[in-house]
Amino acid sequence: MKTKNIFISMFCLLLAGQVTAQESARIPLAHGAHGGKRTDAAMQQWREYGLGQFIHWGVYAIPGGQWNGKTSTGAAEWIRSSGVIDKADYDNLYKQFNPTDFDASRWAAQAKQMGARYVIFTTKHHDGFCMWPSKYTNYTIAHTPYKRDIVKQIVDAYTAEGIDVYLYFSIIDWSHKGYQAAPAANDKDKARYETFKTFTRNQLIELLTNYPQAKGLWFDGSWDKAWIEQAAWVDDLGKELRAMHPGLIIGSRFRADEFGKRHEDSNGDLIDDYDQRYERNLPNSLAELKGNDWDCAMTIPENQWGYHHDWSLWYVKTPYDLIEMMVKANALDGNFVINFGPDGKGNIRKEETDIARGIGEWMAVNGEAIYGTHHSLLEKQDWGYSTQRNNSIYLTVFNKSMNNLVRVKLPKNADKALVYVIEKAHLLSNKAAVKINGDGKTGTYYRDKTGASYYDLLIPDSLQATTQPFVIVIQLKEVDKKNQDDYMQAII
Ligand code: FHN
Repeated sequence: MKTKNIFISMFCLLLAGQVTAQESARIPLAHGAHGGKRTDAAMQQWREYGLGQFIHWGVYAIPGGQWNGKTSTGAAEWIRSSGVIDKADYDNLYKQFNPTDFDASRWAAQAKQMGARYVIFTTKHHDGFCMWPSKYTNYTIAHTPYKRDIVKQIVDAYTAEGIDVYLYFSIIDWSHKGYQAAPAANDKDKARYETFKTFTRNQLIELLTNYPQAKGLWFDGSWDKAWIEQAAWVDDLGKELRAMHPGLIIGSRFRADEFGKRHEDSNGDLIDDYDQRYERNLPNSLAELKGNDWDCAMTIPENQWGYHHDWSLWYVKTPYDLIEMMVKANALDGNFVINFGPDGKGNIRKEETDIARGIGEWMAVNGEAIYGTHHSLLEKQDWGYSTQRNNSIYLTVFNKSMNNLVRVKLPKNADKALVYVIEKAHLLSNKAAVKINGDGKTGTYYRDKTGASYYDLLIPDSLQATTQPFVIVIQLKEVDKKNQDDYMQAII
């Protein structure tokens, strides 16, 4: 007994030593992550969006990736840097920006039909052109033939549709004389960069003042060394913006910590409210996400955000592709945001309209599997992805097996005396019951060595030939292990 106690004391000391070592391994940071995961209502609402729309729109929509017979195969919104157009020509394009076809309420209605719960709109991309009449520069919509405030129209129309608005803002600004990518090499550069910092701060305050309905700021182009070096100032600016706009949501692309670490600070903690690293890519597991909130911004053709005339150059994702990505994102606790690049006249191209309609039709039937759900207690399985709300687990089936059975693996119950069973199953589309096969005739169920159990759900006749993903909702029940067989007899 005595020896046992000595061992226990030694173990506790060792453990305490380890904890202290781990704690002391953390670097004290003044400008790292502040606080843990947000639990307020605004952030909870953000978590529940599931699907969003991104809009990249600016003067780059006029050339649309082509100029004087030459085509840029790079991102259309980067055409100014492509060599296809002279920079001076590009910088004068705003004088012809006159999107007379623009109708914000039409865009918002389309986004609503697609099922988007939030929109991220480019108020200013890297070229520095402002889609609102900023009083801090002349390079704005007010100085185009169009004149009218586009950001305001977007904010009003989307808000009226019940779609939350987030303002995209590029830190890179090629139009500002004080902007520089590299850290200032001398006092003159330093002074110039100070003017850029003031300008940036003014514009951000202006945006939040003009558009108080905005729920957040979506930053981009914050990878410049010059900006990273300003960690303390940027952190203070973030605090100032949050103070003036309670609930404001900002992702991990705004600022670095004082050691230049972006997204995650030097202790590995997420900077700001959600992880913005998933651009045109998706995580593969919950483990990789470390419990952080995140969004994925996805283009329809590879790497085209702004309008490009010629989509024949790239593979264009289908509604099926995008729905699969969206379901996967939600099954991993993320939001999925699909980008649209309207043309220079203010029209959303037909391909995007068709895609939005296709996704919207699917969402109208199956949106319950997306909105307000989170990852389920099931592990990833070959038939597709699962999400969960309370006791309902939504199985979105993308891969049907040849025997029309969806084999569902239920995890081992933490309580050894209990097992999970599928109590009920139905199709989300029409609420029709789905047969749970436990009778050994049309399917099988069994328990493996790990204690996991497997159930086969019979895909209803009406869906056996479908080429579209569909959702089966299951309700689980925990039953006494020794009664599991009886339970199965009762439900078959
Ligand atoms: O350079 C931009 C690009 O044009 C586009 O705006 C995307 C959207 O997330 N962000 C930058 C690349 O990461």
